[in-house]
Amino acid sequence: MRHSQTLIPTLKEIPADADIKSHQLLLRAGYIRQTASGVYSFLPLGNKVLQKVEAIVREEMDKAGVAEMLMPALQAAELWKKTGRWYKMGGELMRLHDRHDREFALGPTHEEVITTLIADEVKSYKRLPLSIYQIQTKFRDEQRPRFGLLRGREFIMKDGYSFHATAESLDEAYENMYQAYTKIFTRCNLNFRPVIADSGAMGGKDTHEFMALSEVGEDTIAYSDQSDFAANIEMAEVNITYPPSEEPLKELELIDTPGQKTMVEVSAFLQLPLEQGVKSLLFKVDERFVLVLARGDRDINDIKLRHALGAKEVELASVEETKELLQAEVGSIGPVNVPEGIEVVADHAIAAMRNLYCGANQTDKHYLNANADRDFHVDGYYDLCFIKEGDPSPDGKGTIQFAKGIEVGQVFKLGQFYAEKLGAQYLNEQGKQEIMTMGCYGIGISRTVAAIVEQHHDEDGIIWPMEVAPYLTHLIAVNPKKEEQSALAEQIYVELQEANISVLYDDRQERPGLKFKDSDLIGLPVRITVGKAASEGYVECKLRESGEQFDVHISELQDKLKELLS
Ligand code: 9G3
Repeated sequence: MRHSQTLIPTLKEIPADADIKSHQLLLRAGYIRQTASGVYSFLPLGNKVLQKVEAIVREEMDKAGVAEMLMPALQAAELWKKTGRWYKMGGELMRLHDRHDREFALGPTHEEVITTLIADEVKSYKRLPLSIYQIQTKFRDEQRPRFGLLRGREFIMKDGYSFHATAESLDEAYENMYQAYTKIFTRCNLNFRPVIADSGAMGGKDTHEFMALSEVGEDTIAYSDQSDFAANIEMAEVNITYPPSEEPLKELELIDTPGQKTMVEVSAFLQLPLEQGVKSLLFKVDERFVLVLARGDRDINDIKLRHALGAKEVELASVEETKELLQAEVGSIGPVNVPEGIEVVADHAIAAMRNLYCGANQTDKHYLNANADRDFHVDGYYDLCFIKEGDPSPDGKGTIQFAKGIEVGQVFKLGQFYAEKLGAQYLNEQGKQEIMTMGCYGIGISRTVAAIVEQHHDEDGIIWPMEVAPYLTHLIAVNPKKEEQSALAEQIYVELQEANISVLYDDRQERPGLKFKDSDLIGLPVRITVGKAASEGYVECKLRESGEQFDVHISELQDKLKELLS
């Protein structure tokens, strides 16, 4: 492609509203433009990269035996009412009306559509299992669109769905897809980790998220420094055996702690270690109230609490609710003298503690030397706290470290929620009606492009890995006014095209400095410069990633490029 015939509007300045590298560089290098908040055009180079990533996805899906189809983005409200998500999804679901005032949504995902289709078309166990995917534009009215392609309101997603007669069959498809995703992100040259994730409140079971490691990621990953254990911080199990305290029990003592609210304040006021105190928080768990206890140095994790209690929803009780139920301000509540009807659960660490201090359920008072069973009752001990850096890895190998990640993919065992609501049933071998079991699998295609740029750039611009580069070579004539340079550049351009080596040819009448700057910004793997040595038949090759450069005679150029690009 000739630069003069395409659209690559590079920018000298960093756009003011772009606060992460991928957003800045994709704008500056002329790959994307914003048309509305969280809505982007992919210009010719951006579109090429999308196509490269999509091609990798299609190849790997093909190998994994998953068929591609295409569903409508426009979805009738009726489908969403059947699963209840029309009411549940709130403002994030993009809603609209047709001219007859019928309600629609612009699809944020396609569980409703695919499950309805399969319910109509698949009736027998003989057609199961079945896996389908599509690559399509999705719509989500994000509260705060930001970070360019990382959190848009319109984005490109690969979404796949599988249908099964048995849980074992779903396990197989899940594993197959997990392996395919690992290949896809490896081919995209991403430094990533598949992590154990939370399946949310909607009936799902196992789920892994594929996280591209990056400082700008919104999720925190806890991983082992000595094994492949990795989990979202909310999910990582704390696997510590706390040796029981041998201290003799001391007498319970009520003391004044005026104005001391947080654990850190109370600990400093009492001159006792944080680890000897109890953090008490009142939660609303579905329709009941539960007092949750953790050691003073740990944070309570509401997702673990939801899992431990088998609840649908968990939220912190309000300040007013806490005050009304426990007769004290939030900073002074505790497990001693908890009114009838409030369940008390505790993190495992509490079971090993003796003579601990805690809120007294009287404002500005705490107890010293409280002991479980003697002074307060605990209904159950669970793993309820966030893991910390330096904790042992739950698999027993190594120590936990934290990293930030961008979620680029997810595999999910959905179970039967959608199949049941939408009537996806089949006749089993005995002729009996059964509900199908489902999995779903997503890759954020446009987000993956941004994640690649986050991991592959330097001060001067993007550094595309071969597999996803919009073109493999960037051909530049230093001074095209010189006849021998422009003639040689034209000749190389034609020959590379004939040899199927993709090339972007900067044929502009511009200063060499500007062309080199643009070339670094655009980030193609190999630059071919036609300059003074053109008259002797030599050009210069420069590798974008290593900065390595060398002269090549044109008679050897194609062989050299094939070697570099293989
Ligand atoms: C909605 C809206 C936003 C949403 C969803 C529904 C996220 C929603 C989760 C998924 C699950 C899987 C198929 C590919 C793999 C992931 N945000 N999710 O369901 F209505 Cl507004 O999309 N879907």
